[in-house]
Amino acid sequence: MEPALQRLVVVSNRLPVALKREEDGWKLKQGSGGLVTAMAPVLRNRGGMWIGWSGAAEPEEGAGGGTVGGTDMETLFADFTEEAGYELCTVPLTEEEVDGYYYGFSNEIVWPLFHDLQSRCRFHPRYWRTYLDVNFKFAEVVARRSSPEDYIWIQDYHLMHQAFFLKSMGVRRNTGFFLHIPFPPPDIFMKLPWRAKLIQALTEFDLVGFQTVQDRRNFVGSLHRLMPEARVEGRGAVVTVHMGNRSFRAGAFPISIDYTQFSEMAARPEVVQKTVDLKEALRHRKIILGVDRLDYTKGIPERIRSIQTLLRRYPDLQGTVNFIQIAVPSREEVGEYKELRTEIERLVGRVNGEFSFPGWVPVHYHYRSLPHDDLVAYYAAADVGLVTPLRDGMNLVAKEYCACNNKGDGVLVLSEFAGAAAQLQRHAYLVNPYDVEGIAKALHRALHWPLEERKAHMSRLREQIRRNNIFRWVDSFLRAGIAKSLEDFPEVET
Ligand code: ADQ
Repeated sequence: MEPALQRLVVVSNRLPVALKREEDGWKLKQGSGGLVTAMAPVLRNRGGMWIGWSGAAEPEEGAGGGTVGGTDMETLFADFTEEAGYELCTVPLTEEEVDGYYYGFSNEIVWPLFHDLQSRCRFHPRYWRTYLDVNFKFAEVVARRSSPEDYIWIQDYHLMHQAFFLKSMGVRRNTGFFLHIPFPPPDIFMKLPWRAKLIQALTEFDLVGFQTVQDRRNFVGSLHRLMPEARVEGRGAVVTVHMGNRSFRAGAFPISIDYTQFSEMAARPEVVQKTVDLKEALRHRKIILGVDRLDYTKGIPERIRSIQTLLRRYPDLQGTVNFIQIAVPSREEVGEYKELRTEIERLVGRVNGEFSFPGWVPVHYHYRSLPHDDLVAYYAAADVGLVTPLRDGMNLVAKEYCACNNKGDGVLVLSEFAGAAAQLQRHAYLVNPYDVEGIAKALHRALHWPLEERKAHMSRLREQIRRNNIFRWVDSFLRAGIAKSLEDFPEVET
């Protein structure tokens, strides 16, 4: 069946909306984060179903079932489907399951390990067992709510055992898996106590997708060490891996954004007005912008230190530039994230204490989720997009910043350890996120770059992102997942 005709069933840890209890009953709230930003337009565009955890504590029945807090979930979900054009289906999880599978295995093991931050890992065996139990529970829902004609697209590291459990139940489905975070080099992956079982589970998918060619190489490297019978055929973005009498595909599919939506939103009169207001409020000083989920992989403290270094090294910039850091609250219940928040607030206070004078405060820090049009106005107002994760699967903020820069005169300063660097390196200013002095130097140059050069580089960046947009990403993934032969498969720009 053509990829465009097959019903798409997306499965992820969280649904694109969260169930929140309010005084007058349960409400659906828009979720945040890169996965939702990337996948929501896809399902809106082609319809289908999204299966995931609602984020609420155990409503025992799934979608189409129970009554939560006096409000019928079925009505909430039906309204959503009517508006969004695709169905939602929840996987109910108990508090204990959320604790072991989500906070434990996913966030305290896979997240730090795959971002090369092994010292933050807590390898509790209980986490692993709960991870398997919850993956089994998800697989049961997928088996029940899908049909053999559907394409099952599993998202991210929380659900790496889906194909394994579907097969063990005797359920035949065409399955694809996409890893949104990096896949670590073999020496790091080998630290995982359950490495052999995990990699074997990944080989059960029909297609395993990564953000970059390097991630795919890392995966194949670990596969060779743990399953020596694996034989790789092909050299392009997508390769075939033969494992005895069966085979699967592995490929690089750099995720992207709905470029047109961002660019058009930045051009809307009310957003243009917001952009102008913002610049006026800051008295037309240069704006350096950071936007992230508040996460220790994003390099926010290092970034603030680089602003401090910038202002110390180049005192002429004092009073002429503002750094705005927007941080969306994330995993707030987790101790490490609370500590990070405190550290960032302390650093912001320190830099502002050192440099502020009447009429100028160098660092503006917003700790909240912003409405989409406000975020776009910030992007459009910024002279420099400062994106310096210590490690990142892709980083959509880098792409969103460029898409909103309709004037084409901005500069993207980008971490060399973001997946986005593989695609954007020729026209972004690449920095080492640990090198505070190097970032300060790059910022100084970026702020003094001649207009012509800025425009030349930004137009190339925008063109690259416009061409390789989210719809092309979906199309290339589904083609690789469904095509019988890779011979006609168009090469993906990685
Ligand atoms: P994330 O780690 O969440 O995603 P990223 O790709 O930067 O990281 O996406 C963050 C998203 O949140 C962006 O779309 C941004 O617009 C939005 N956002 C950030 N701050 C916000 C705010 N204050 N208000 C509203 N929205 C805000 C994971 C991986 C990434 C990968 C994506 C997609 O870690 O590497 O790029 O998935 O695959």
